[in-house]
Amino acid sequence: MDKREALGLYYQMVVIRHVEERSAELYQQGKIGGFLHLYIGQEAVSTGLISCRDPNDRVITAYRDHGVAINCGIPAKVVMAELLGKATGCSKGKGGSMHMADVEKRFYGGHAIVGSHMPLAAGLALGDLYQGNPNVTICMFGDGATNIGYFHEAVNLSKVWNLPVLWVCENNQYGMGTSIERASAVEEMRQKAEGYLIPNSRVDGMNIMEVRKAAGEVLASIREGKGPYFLEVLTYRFRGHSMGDPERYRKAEEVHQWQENDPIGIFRRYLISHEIASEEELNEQDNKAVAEVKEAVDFAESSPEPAPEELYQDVYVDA
Ligand SMILES: Cc1ncc(C[n+]2csc(CCOP(=O)(O)OP(=O)(O)O)c2C)c(N)n1
Ligand SMILES: [Mg+2]
Repeated sequence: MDKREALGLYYQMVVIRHVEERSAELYQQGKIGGFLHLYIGQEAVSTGLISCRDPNDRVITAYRDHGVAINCGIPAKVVMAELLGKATGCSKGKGGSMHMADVEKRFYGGHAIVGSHMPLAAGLALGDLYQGNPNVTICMFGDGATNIGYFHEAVNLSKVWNLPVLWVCENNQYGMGTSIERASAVEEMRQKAEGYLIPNSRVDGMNIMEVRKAAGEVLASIREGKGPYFLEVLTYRFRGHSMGDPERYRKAEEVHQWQENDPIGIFRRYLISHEIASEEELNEQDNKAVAEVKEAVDFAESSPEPAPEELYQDVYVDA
């Protein structure tokens, strides 16, 4: 990885972290409505994964989507405006936290119903296969989603039709307040791919380099026509499921232990120890990220609300 790319990835992770921290504050001030699910702790997953995609590859995810939106190229200020329900947001302020999307950036959302985007991913991949496009659809979902019917329907058909789809399970070890041991019959989510004869593996999601290595290899094999692949990425969310989660289901020590494994810290140490970037250069990126997110908040706060007529726009789309 060259220095420019490395600094760019580090920068994206830090921007995501600050967007999430600032949005938590704005939520507490009552400026963000609805639910808010933060991606803090999981930044290396989508940053690593999406950095390996070809420009036309499609990305779709669940409701923990702010970071994914940023990695797909939606500017932080446009994400922030969407969070605040403003007309300048990527979904014109009508989607909010769980419904970020930008089809031109090949980002298909942001979906609130657990697992519901998985059949959509299969459909996107089927469309590309049918039209002979060399694209891969990257579908991200949680450990909890693997216990849902949608998951099994979509994963099964992806094998039957040999679809160019990369299933990425972000195993952060909890679905709301339920730990995987209490909800899943198998310990490793990738084992569920075995039942559908889909090749699979499990990687450390706190280390962006590991995520990139795995994603680069499997995207190439899917693009060659080898069919779907199931990548389980082991990670952890440092904050509650959504804002206002009293977190009675896990111990503070467990959270602290994982926080010592901060994906940004791990990448920072990697870049310094491999002499790819110096501490000063990384600090410079940190400062730049703080400034960009500050500007993003100012932009969002000063943007207009959607006009009342907007309520009737974008209900149907000509395809
Ligand atoms: C079909 C459906 N059932 C229940 C819910 C309520 N719900 C929202 S998030 C969630 C947990 C999902 O956990 P996981 O897939 O592991 O994702 P994570 O929040 O950990 O990123 C549940 C049960 C929902 N949104 N949709
Ligand atoms: Mg989970």
